[in-house]
Amino acid sequence: MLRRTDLRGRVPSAAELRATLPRAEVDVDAVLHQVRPVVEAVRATGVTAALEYTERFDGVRPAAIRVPVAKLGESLAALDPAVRDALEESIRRATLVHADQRRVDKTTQVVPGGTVTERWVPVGRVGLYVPGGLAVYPSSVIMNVVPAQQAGVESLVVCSPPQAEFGGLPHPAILAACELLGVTEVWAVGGAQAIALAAYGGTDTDGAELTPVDLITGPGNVYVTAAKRLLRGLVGIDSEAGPTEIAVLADETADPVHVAADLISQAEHDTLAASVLVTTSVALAEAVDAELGRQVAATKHTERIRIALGGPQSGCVLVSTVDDGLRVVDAYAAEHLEIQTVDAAAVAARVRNAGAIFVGAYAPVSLGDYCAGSNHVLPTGGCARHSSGLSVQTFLRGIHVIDYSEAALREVAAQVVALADAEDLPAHGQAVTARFGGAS
Ligand code: HSO
Ligand code: ZN
Repeated sequence: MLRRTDLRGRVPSAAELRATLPRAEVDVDAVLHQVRPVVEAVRATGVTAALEYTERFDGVRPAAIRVPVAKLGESLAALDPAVRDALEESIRRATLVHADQRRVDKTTQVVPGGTVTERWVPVGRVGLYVPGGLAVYPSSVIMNVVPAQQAGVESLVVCSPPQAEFGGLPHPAILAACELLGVTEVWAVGGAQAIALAAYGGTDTDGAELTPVDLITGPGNVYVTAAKRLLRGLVGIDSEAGPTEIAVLADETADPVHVAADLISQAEHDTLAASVLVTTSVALAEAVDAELGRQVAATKHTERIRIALGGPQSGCVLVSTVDDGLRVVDAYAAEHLEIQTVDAAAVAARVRNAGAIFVGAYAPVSLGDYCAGSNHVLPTGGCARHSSGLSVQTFLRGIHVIDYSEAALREVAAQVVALADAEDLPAHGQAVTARFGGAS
């Protein structure tokens, strides 16, 4: 079922490895020309344009674009108690993990009288985008809000598209998750217009005001991503989220039933999702294929999963050794990487590139999606080579505070002047020497 590539007995270059496992094509540039006028219109007229585009693209006009706070509590009260319990447990575990990510200010004494402090300051105001439509993920509300709160972000707004079937409100599970997290500001706006409104701000006709944010996080469709790309700079953004990915590095000890189930679990998200098996065992590859056939037929979203598993972005790679397998998964840099081998923890410790690593038989990706305590907003598309997932750090800035005494400056004045002269920037040197009588 999975396209198979046999790399046994040879070690391909990193470039060949990347070509072996191509990424799904999502062309953000291609929609920039459609998104630019939306962003411009929202910049010019704020809520008016946001509402117009919402009507045009989402086919619904929200009763109130700022969701009344009472609706959040009502949504929680109506939520299935089992789902409420699960959301609470997810919040509890994520809070434990993210609380430990808080940073402590650090002062380095460079010389007597000269210190540099790295001071961690939370971003002032954050906009969190939560998609509607096919992907309604209250778990993603948790994964964005918890690190922001643990970072100490004071002001947070959630934007999510209004849904006709819910009376022009965002999906009730999203509202319930907001209530559980203590988020009170929710706007019923989605798509590129939501990103633009969060960036530029705006005022509703009944006086509700959306104050511009400093940072926007959260996944979205290609139009949302295009808007984030256009507005980056005016606001900060998290990474550009692409289709989800799972890679499994497995040897003959892995259970094909588990491996197949995990590959299917992420393929369930999207026809463009990538499911990749890297294994030293032909027997396992074959058993996983057989299991995929059985399990895909029996699951709910069969068609979507079949397309994802059959796409060029998914496949099975045969390797001679676990070491070679590590080279393959490092070149691929998966959003999620499972290690299902002998000594899984030791193998996992050698991985260089992955958004998150799931160790052994009892850490499936779906545990991390909901209830491990880890974050599920992770780098896709190979970005794990240079980026991390969402964390408290995403919502902090490390400000360097430089504090030097007169004596400490005097001691290093000649070196500053030497470097300034070497760069042909003598005024830089003079800014130092001016403090000591002007001569340089
Ligand atoms: N696997 C997705 C996150 C998610 N899964 C949300 C279920 N709900 C991207 O990491
Ligand atoms: Zn998932």
